[in-house]
Amino acid sequence: MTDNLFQPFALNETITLDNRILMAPLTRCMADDELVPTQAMADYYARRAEAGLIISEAVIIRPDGQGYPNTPGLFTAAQIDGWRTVTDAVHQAGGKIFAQLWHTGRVAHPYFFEKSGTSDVLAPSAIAVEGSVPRMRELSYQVPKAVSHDEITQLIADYGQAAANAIDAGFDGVEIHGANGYLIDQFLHHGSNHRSDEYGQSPENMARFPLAVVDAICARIGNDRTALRVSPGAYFNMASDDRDRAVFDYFLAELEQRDLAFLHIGIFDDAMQFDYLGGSASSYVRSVYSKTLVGVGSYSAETGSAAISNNQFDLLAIGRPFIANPDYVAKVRQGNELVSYSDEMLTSLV
Ligand code: FNR
Ligand code: 8K6
Repeated sequence: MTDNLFQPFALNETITLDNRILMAPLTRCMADDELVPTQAMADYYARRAEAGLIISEAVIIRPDGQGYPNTPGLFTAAQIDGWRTVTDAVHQAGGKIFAQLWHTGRVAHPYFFEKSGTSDVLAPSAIAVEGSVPRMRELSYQVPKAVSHDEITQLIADYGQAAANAIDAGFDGVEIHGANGYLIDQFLHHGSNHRSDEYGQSPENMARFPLAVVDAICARIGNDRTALRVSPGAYFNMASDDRDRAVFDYFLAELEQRDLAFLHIGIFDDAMQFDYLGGSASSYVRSVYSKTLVGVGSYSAETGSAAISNNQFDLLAIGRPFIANPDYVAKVRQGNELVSYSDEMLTSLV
């Protein structure tokens, strides 16, 4: 019934996955206070190495990208060394792992990074995201500073450096976090991008920074090791705007030409319908983008397998069930019952 999940899948000539189940990126806030991955994290990922590919929790590319406590980084030697322990453990267990590269943009909070010497929250435009840092409700989000051209140039360089650091740390590749209302996604939606220069207003302009990041990373580590996560439907940290459709039509057409390892939808429930996309996030992307697509969002192995059979996407990412079941892949393969996920499980790294 879920047999197709256990077929190998070649992303390209460089990387072939043993099966079609990916572990979705899952922020766990368990790095040490220098944002270095711990041995407990290495053990956690190694236990899940039977996934065809693990996407790491989001990893910040530099201090001002941080919006949550104890999220790991990939910009100091100690962080690179810590990740090498993780990637070694996963490889020894027979798995593969990509790093998810993250800058939270206006969802960052200086509480986490002001000791690095800046308290500027950077975003395309000076439009604050509503609300406050989860579980740290006293930290309200700030009105960000609209990034200057020099700051954009530096951000692109820092994404490239973080990708090179990921390869140095032993990752098999990177997934650029372009989803869920964080920095890259903030350029792609009218709700957060009101710029009047060459990074705003038109689809070509709004896609300029995201494409520059993709191109910089491909130039550093190769397009065969570069993937991207996108949220064409606004649902998290983002207001909806019908004009976003044209931005994503253009952006996805440009990505089509770049031969990335895969494109991954960023969504919590792929049953959500978006009027301006004419359906779900995955059905929209599938209709305008023909290359390898990873679906995600409240799927079970059974519903995900059926979606692959129906050609809705090629690979299935599993998030919360993988928190509840380190041996998720083995359980599905053997037809064993799964433990249900609950939010209390987030407090420990099992
Ligand atoms: C997430 N998700 C997420 N997404 C992402 O791109 N980077 C991340 O670091 C995180 N972190 C994260 C933490 C936690 C606790 C949850 C529950 C989710 C979203 C995740 O990758 C996935 O898209 C959703 O969880 C939907 O898939 P499932 O859980 O329904 O299989
Ligand atoms: C990416 C880092 C965030 C870490 C915490 C994530 C916690 C998950 C909480 C779920 C929030 C879901 C928002 C989705 C809205 C769905 C709209 C119906």
